[in-house]
Amino acid sequence: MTDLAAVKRALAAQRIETPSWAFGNSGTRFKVFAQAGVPRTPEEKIADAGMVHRFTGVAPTVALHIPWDKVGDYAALTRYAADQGVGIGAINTNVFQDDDYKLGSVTNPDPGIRRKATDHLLEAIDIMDQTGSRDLKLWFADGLNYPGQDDLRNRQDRLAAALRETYDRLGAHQRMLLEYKLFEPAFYATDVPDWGTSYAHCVELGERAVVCIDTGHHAPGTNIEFIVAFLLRQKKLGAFDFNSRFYADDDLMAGAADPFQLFRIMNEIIRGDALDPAYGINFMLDQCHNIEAKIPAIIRSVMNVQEASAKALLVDRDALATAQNNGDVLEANSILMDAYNTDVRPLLAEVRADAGLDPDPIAAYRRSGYQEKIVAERVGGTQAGWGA
Ligand code: RM4
Ligand code: MN
Repeated sequence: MTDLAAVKRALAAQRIETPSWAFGNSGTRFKVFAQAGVPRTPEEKIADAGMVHRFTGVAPTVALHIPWDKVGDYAALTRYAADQGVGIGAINTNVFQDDDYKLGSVTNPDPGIRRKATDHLLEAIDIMDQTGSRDLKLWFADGLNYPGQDDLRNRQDRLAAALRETYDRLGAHQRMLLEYKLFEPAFYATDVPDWGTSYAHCVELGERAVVCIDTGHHAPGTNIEFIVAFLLRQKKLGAFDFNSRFYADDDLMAGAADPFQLFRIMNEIIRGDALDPAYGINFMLDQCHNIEAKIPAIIRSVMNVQEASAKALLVDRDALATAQNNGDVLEANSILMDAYNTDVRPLLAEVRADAGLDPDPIAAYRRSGYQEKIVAERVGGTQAGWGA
């Protein structure tokens, strides 16, 4: 039997981090459809993140992306965030949008460009010192389009050197999250293509280097929950970038395309006792909202993660272990599916009501008048994002 009170406590304590860039404009390679009311400044993105937290109660931090969120005074930005009811979360680096990085950033054959890229990573740690952030998130677009274009092994050495220098600059309470991605923008070879490569670099670096799993960054059909189980066992799972994909790195709302996969991932998290924020996993969203309203889409994504987590918490672990140990294949599978098929929306409504929140965060957001307010106020200036 599952202890419902414990399930509710775990759900109330759950934390999900929103990405500042999800509040800005985004699009495909073909078109960015600008939306009215979109933030123009880091402050406005943070204000929107504050609304997601206000209505969900479980999204108290917002990740920044540098230089997209570059400001003159990060201590002031952190105070501003606190006024909006949120803290600054992970600092994301950007070594993929400068002309110099055409042939790579930290793996570039040109030592001057490698220096510039590594300096950006170090600058991000300076920012973390001012925002009080724990996590430095690294994602590299580095890779090759053609066989023979550069030396695969040398590039691994260059990557290792940059990571080492960056890791050594981290403060005692700071961590490095190393993300991987199968392909894109490079099509032939990527320098950190998979969890194994990320894991090996993290092991070499030390305890505070951990893997970030972006759910959109695998080959179709990859069993992501296996990666979760493996990395948890090795104490090397540091974070998620949640989003959904149908084909490639679609960056759709978490839990939208395959809620069953999100459940299976959260099931391994619960199995590893790793949902509690004290365990140290940063459950982040990394997604874009190209055609849907952004703030409610982010609220919806947070709710989808909550629903997958609630279902995973409801798995009858004792009964499952007994069925597994008895080799009862059908019973074990049906115990898992019973939890997945439970409608957890009433349970989450109760958790929200207990926390003094509206049981329906999206309806509450719509009633708040915030959307009308930002549409009226955010006139002029340049909207944040991929350009309009
Ligand atoms: C990358 C990767 C990173 C994110 C950027 C915007 O594909 O997922 O996590 O920072 O996109
Ligand atoms: Mn990501």
